Amino acid sequence: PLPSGRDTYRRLADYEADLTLLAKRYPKLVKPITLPYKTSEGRPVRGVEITTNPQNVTDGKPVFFLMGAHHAREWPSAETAIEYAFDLTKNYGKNKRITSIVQKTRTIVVPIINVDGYNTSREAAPKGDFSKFDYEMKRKTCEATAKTLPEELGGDCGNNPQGVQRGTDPNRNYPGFWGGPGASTNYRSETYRGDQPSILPEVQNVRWVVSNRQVTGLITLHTFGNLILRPPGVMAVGAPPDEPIYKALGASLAVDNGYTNQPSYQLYDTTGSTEDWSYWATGGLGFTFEIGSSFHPPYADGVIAHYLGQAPAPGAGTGGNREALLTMSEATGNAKLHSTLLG
Ligand code: 0X9
Ligand code: ZN
Repeated sequence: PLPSGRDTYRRLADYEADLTLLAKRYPKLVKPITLPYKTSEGRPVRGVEITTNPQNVTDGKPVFFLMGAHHAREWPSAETAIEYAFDLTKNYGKNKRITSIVQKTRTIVVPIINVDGYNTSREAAPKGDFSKFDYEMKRKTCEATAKTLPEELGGDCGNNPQGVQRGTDPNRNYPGFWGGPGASTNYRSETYRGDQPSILPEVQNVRWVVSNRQVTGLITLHTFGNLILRPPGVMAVGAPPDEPIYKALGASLAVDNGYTNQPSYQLYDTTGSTEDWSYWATGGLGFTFEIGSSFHPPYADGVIAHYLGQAPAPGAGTGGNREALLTMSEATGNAKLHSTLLG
């Protein structure tokens, strides 16, 4: 079973309850965190910081930042993130590897970056209104962007009266290479880049964490494709200076989860994505994991099998995302890696 014992997709209220529970159950290991920017629908974006003595945010420990659900319909990404928080807290003092990780590094878990979109998608199931836009398959955020026509302002996050999905693609709105290939200028598009770089509260929240903590490694979880993606997101940028070490770290993660390790532009060009921004802004290594084979398959397949390492993918690793995340945590805390990278 998963660390929490969960066997169905959480609703937004279940995430709230579980984050609260973790902080209550493990006060010596968990600091709850509410990110500073509320979403367009007025929701807070919440997470947990996990380490020994968690209140001391200037302890100098390296930080691993794990995020899920930039994209609303990608439910396993949020489940995987919160399960890792359960895993670290529950197994501290029991599992040697986890105990060492929790002592040496700070892990910040924000299971749902795009909470408005997630809530719309999750609450649509199973009663989705498929007459216009399929709410359950919502991807973007929920705000009306600047170009939205007056007659399109009604409706809700799922669709406006014309049946067009509202919002911006949060994985096209980061300032790294914003506005280049693989991001749309059309506000109706699934990959709309946003009216301006970094205009989304969801993106500002991630930037806040990266600049207010010592984030030296991050993973942004998505579905789907069984891929480990690293910068650059756009071919024209060329290989980053740390390509050899980046590729090698990706390869060691791939041993654990069995995914394919590749530069993200090989999937397709994107600009304005999370780790393209963070890598060029900070030098910290970030990856996108694309979990599984569809956006939100049955829980046992999309979440449990991939977390615990029973995925049926050809050549699948044996450790699953659990082991891959532990490996990334250790790399994040590896002083030698960081002196190589950051000088
Ligand atoms: O298109 C995306 O944002 C990601 N795929 S998804 O199906 N989850 O939407 C891929 C992002 C790849 N990352 C970079 N190209 N940097
Ligand atoms: Zn995605």
